[in-house]
Amino acid sequence: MQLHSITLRAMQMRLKAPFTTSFGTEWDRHFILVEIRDTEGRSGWGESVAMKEPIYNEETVATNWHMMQDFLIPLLYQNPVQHPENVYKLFSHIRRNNMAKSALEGAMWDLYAKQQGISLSQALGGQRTEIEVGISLGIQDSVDTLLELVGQYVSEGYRRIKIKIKPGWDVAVVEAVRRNFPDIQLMADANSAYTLADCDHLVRLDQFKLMMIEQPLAHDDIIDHGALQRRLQTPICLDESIHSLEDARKAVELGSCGIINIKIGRVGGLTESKRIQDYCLRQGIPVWCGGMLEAGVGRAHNVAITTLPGFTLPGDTAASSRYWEQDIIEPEVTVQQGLIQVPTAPGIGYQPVRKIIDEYTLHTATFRP
Ligand code: OSB
Ligand code: MG
Repeated sequence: MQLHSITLRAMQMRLKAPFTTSFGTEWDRHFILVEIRDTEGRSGWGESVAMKEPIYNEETVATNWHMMQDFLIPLLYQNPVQHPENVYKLFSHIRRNNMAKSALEGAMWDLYAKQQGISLSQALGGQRTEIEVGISLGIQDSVDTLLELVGQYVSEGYRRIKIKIKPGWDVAVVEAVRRNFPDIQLMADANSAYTLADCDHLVRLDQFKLMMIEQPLAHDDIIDHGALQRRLQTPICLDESIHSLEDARKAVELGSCGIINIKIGRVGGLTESKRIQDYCLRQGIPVWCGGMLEAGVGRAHNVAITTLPGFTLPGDTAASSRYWEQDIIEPEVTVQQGLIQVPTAPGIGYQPVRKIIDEYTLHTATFRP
């Protein structure tokens, strides 16, 4: 693949409503948008899901910028690849920094698919023409507000509801949602807010027929989750703990989870996401695509990866309009009856709109070979 230039844009987009998890509240989404141009004028797009602060994982917008500028972009220029599948290996001697790697790798995948004249889903070997999605609801000011939101999104057709939990906002809240919505597919995400000392408390969640409990224990743990899983009937889903296929294999072999949330950025890109999904399919472990409050480019990548056969559970890829007054792509991602129609146009299949992108751009830099 002949590269002409790589442009990074530091972006800031205001969320329609603040998003609260056990680790904090986001009002504005800060992220890096990547555009890789080839010598024939095509552009591949990627989005880093690292946040402004290192509170979900260790990466930030600033560390990603540094990693891309000083290490990853030079590697791409010095080692031309024939296929985006080779980018993961090219970056592998650089430790972690998976979200930085993934943003560049994703842009290479989009560019490759456009060069081949096929959709990103097709380039990845995806099969589905539509994908089922759910929605993730942050911690609210009151249970009534949460119940109202759940009702709204259930009536819009979302296929499962995820609620965020933390100590003090857990059993009673899940109980209230379940009582009001006895038949919905419901799950809870703790973002590592508990320890094994909370085992007896977490076991109380078993009575609410949750599809899964996501990442109850430490962000870097796969041992204690195994101990908790042996006490819980509800499947544990790992999010923060899984950074690679190797992590997934170890967690599955230890019995630490029954389900895995795949976030493209967290595992270092589409190639590794695809491998984890392959492995989980063989092991009978359902996977779904997690969300990081993405803007349109990242959202489009999530749509594409979800078309692979292992993604058997509805993910967090909600409609653009759930997050943004105006997304950076056209058309925006829309959800009808809990389904997203997978675009068939080349690459990500949604067009990034430069005029809108410019409105949200804080600063930019272009790198040439
Ligand atoms: O744990 O899945 C998570 C958002 C930011 C960081 C971590 C998580 C989330 C979400 C939101 O749950 C998912 C989304 O709607 O994009
Ligand atoms: Mg999560």
